[in-house]
Amino acid sequence: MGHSLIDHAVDILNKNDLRTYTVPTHGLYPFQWNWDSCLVALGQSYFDEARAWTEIETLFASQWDDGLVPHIIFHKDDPGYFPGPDVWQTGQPIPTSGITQPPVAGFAVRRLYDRAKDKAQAAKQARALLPKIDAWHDWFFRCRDPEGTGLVALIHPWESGRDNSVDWDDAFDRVPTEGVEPFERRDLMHADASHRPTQAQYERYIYLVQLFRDLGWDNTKLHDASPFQIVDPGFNGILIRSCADLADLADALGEPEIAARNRAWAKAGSAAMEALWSDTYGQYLCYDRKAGRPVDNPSVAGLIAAFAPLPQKRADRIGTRIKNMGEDVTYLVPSQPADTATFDGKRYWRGPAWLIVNYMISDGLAHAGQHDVAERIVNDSLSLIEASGFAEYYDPITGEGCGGKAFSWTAAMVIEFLTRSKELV
Ligand code: 9WN
Repeated sequence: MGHSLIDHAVDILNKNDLRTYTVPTHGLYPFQWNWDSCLVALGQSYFDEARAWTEIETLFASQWDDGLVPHIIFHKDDPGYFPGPDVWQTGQPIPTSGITQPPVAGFAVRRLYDRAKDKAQAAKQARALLPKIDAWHDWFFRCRDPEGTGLVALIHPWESGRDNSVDWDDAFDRVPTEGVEPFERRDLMHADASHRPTQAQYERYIYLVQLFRDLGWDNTKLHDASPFQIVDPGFNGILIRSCADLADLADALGEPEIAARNRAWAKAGSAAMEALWSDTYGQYLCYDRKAGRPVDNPSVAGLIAAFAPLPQKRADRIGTRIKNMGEDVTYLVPSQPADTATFDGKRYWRGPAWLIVNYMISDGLAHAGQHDVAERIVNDSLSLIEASGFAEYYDPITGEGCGGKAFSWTAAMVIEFLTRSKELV
């Protein structure tokens, strides 16, 4: 079965490949997305290493002068997506959005380098990307952690990559909708409305975009001005992992200063994560920086944190937590626990399982020696593909595939699961 699934996955990546970047899926997401591209590159490296490097290089070609790497690059016009470049108005040479996404690049580039067959070429590509990724990490700590806590805040749900998580519900009560310009959603032309964020959430997404736009996308102002400031343990776990991986890569490539700086960020971040730990839930929780209190919701963010190098006892507890969650769902890992009142198995980040999330959690748990639960996650992921194809996300109880079809990062993760299992479990 492995081979035909891999062939199918390669086929999807090729069909979504626009030569220098890959769309997540045609129709629903017709541009380049930040963390999609970095994870897609891992799948591409299986059949074309040069193409994998190009994917990440194209993304970093749109890095801003201040270090931000945008969440969307609008390489060409497409009326099928809202909000497009006319709404963002960031004034970049190739239009981009003005917010960022989970920084998986440091992790992905290290993995591409480690597994490269053509090491000399990989060293050249990695050396060129190293200072750019370092500048992005520096941007995070300068602009999203102005008080030097060791952890960064998100200022828009789209930055988390978990757009409509239950985690944002309380904070969203504080985000007004006055002055939001009338708009027409395009996502509903491609996907079932009951599987997508609500209209009320979209109005707040756009309110925040307009607020930041009115501040000229000046990142010295946006963090403090945003009514939405959330410290997400999954996002920070990804950043910590990427800092640690970039440090190792920098050492291997003879760049000790980059290595030292990134190692220091990783160390401070790992220590600061302790403040997000909840003994009640046995996992990390988000922290609402604006309200000055933890977000009382045990979402998958607190499990994605296991992707970071963390104290053994935390990884062990997260492993147990996921094992227990496995009794309430057919397929791990739900983005919201099935035993909570807000769980909705088909609505985007309020219940469904996502293969990229499963990949990061299983990788982290395998590193921490939690092989059984890591293996269950990998097996559940592959069962979902066999049951429902390469969807964007899946109902963790029925296994139904939801959202976009022929999805790039889902395909890339299948290749990873089937070919890199020794790195994972
Ligand atoms: C907004 C592309 C992206 C993913 C995100 C996912 C979804 C966009 C949207 O699609 O977000 O960025 O319009 O819904 O939530 O994680 O990167 O696949």
